[in-house]
Amino acid sequence: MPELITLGETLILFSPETDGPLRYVDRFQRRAAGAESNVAIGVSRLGHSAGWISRVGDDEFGRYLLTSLRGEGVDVSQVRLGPGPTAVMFRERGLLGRVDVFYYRRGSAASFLAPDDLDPAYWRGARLLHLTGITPALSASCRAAVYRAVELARANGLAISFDPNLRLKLWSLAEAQAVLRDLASRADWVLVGLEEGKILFERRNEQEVAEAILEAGAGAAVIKLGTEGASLHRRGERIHTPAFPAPRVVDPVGAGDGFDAGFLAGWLKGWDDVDCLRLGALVGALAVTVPGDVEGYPDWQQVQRYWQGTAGDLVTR
Ligand code: KDG
Repeated sequence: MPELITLGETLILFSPETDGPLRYVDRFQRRAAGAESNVAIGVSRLGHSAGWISRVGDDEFGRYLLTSLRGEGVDVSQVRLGPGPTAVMFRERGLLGRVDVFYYRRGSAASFLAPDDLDPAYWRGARLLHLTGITPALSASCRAAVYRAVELARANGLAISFDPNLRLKLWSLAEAQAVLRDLASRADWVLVGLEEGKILFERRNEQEVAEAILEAGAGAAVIKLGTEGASLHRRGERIHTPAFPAPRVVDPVGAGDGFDAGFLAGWLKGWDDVDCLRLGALVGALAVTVPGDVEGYPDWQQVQRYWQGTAGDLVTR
């Protein structure tokens, strides 16, 4: 029985070896990418059990995803096969570090995820459900599965965290707003990047975004502020933590999921809000230091070395 349960689509990511328009790129590295499985991997590295519910194609890419998630210690016992193929995405790195994505995911196996894929027995004893706003954008059955997950979480006493992960290539802003604001209202924590929060809630700044989230009914709003750190808002209260200085920035994608993983792992450890924010900031900062979404996420020993200030030592103590 995992402590954290999440559900969503993981894709095969083809990451370009060179920058510029994809028509000129002829070498790619194959990786796994998915906001929810990224969080599951991050939490698992930090010493907590995580289960990922999904569907993958009954194909070589699906087998690769299962092997790689299993290798990261994530429970994949609730992943089913087919009926469509494993989804694929390409990233493009343009000028000034701008990253664009191209999805080939319509009709994918994960888009067939449905409420019946959620086994109620799996939820007994779990502590936390992590959702993103990507899953409900994939299909009507995925959206129904997300709402079933909320029901199962509530029935079994799990806390719920929600990262809207606004993806306007998957649906219109109006559709996203209707569903994601509703999901936000059901969450104990809404973890959101400031820029997407402004778009989603049509507010102008951090304070207003946090107020909109709390007014919707969420327990707390955690606003990710990039190089400015992160803040946690409850009614009448704001806690802020500065960003952990990234040793170097190689690939910014995956930092938000890394932050979520650190924050949620802190909660699983029973930590207070400040320490949860600090662990989130550390994982988010380390995520950007190497290529790939999750490759930079630290394990628990690395976290301790950073806390003790010995991570830069050449000889590991
Ligand atoms: O958060 C990083 C994700 O955007 C990425 O890994 C892919 O889940 C993904 C998506 O649907 O865009």
